[in-house]
Amino acid sequence: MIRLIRSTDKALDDLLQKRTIDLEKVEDSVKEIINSVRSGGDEQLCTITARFDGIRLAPADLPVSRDEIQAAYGKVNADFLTALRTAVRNIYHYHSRQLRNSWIDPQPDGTLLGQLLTPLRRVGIYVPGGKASYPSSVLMNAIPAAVAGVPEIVMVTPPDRSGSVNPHTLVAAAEAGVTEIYRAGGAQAVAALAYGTQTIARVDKITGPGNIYVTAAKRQVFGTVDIDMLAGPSEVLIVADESARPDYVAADMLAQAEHDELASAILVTPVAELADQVQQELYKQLKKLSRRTIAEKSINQRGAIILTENLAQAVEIAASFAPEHLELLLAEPYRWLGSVNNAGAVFLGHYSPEPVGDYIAGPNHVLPTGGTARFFSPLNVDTFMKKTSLIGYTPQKLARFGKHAVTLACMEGLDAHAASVQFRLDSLPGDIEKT
Ligand code: HSO
Ligand code: ZN
Repeated sequence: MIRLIRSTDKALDDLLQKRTIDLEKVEDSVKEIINSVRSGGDEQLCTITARFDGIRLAPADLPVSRDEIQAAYGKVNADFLTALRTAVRNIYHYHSRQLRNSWIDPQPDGTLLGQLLTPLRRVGIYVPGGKASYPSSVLMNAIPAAVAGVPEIVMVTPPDRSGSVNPHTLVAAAEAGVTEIYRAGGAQAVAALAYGTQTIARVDKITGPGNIYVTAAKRQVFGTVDIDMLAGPSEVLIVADESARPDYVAADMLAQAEHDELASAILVTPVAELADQVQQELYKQLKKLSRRTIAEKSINQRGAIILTENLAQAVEIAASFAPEHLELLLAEPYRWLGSVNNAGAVFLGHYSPEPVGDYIAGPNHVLPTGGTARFFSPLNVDTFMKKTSLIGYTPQKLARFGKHAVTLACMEGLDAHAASVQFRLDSLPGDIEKT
């Protein structure tokens, strides 16, 4: 049975606190894998792939060919392609709004300050294999990179036992603008992307969700490359009032629960009757799900219904939980929006269920989990860009501000810094004013 917690119970603190992913237990084995791919290149990558994915590939088999991608189009149905292309359009449109320009601030005195925004040159997108291989996640990673203008978008995904990659994943990659695809998964693929092998050139940044090995590997290669975030199990927190329908609430909780036994679906409400009805609905709807075993474990072990004194308290709990997904199933969702900025994505009202955000609305579904929405943002166009500062001084400007740089350099005991500026100040033509 799902836990029922009152806002005064101590169990509420536990629920809020025990959410970090424990990468410790796999750190050593991940380190070993990374080191062997780093030193052994393709050969080691293929050996490790044989061990974990059960297929012996030669280095020449790692890249997925154009012909294979073409053939994949023949294996997916028309409805899928229409839906996928609609999603591509909406995601592209939303992310285009995020594009920011470089700026240059020329001054009347001839100086120039500014900031260049440039796309990363080469990025790697990790796409999990097996049941968690979602074409929608391919779009969510690749499209912001394409909008940013990244010229080389590399996707890695583990092969199945016959060496193939899911055709839906391949079609999604082609539609989203992925430029290279390799059959490799796990920590070994992350290592190949970070350090490069004979076949796979190293990238500047690695994004995308994966299992605990992939997440630990991303953390270990951070600094050699950039990464997006450390993703944990998916979560939804629903704040609902008397306007909410119990069947909608339960369905949305189960949509989260079916992802993973460790996923968490939490309802926070001041309405006791709704809490009861949702509980019944959950077990009624569970029976019909193909992933019932996973969803049921998630609901029973990670799910919760929290009964609060009033709506304000429910919203407060939501904000301190900082959930990946926050649904406001309220009569007046916009009224409460200002109180809940700690969330990866907020779904407003009864007709914005979380799965529309997963697939079609446009915003990214790669979101911060485990309370990290306090400081991480959804994957976005900036994720794939970097900034460079511009400084263009004139003799007049140096004459005006240089002495302050000299003072600060001397204070820090950095003589050469001071001299670098002072030499110029001393040799400025006499007609330049030193105010
Ligand atoms: N809800 C997941 C993403 C996803 N759902 C992909 C279905 N497919 C994490 O935001
Ligand atoms: Zn989902």
